[in-house]
Amino acid sequence: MPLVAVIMGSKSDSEAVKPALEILEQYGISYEVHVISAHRTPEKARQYSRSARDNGIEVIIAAAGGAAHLPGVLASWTTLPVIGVPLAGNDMKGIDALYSIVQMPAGIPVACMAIGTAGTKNAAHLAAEILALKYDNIRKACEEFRASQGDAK
Ligand code: RP5
Repeated sequence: MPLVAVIMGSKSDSEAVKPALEILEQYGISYEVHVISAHRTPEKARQYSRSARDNGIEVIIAAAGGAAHLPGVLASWTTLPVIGVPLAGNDMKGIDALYSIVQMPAGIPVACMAIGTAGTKNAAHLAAEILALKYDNIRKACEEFRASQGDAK
């Protein structure tokens, strides 16, 4: 059963989220991927987020560009941890998405990653570290990854 949900706001975000999927695979973490838009398919966003925990999901990664309300909207319907990734898809180069994701009102937290590939990759690393609180095999994989960077523990 997938532990991580990787949600993107549009099919056009597919290339941008690939690095996160590759890292989840390197950790051996099962995931599912969906295209859900906070604006174009709001009812789907609500239904998905409300049922995610019952479906076995433990962490949600939500990537979107522009007026990137997707992570916040998903977070509003669940107490699962939501990691937001601002994507750079237009003339504002992701600054718009960053501001949309990072300025959440108190009580509805979203972890906001950096714009660009570092942010996309760190979303997967952070998801792994959250899961590592519970799963020893994932903790081991996280520690091995850090050691491989020459920055163990
Ligand atoms: C956001 O708007 C999506 O996450 C995407 O980054 C951006 C543009 O979407 P499309 O118009 O390409 O579908 O909702």
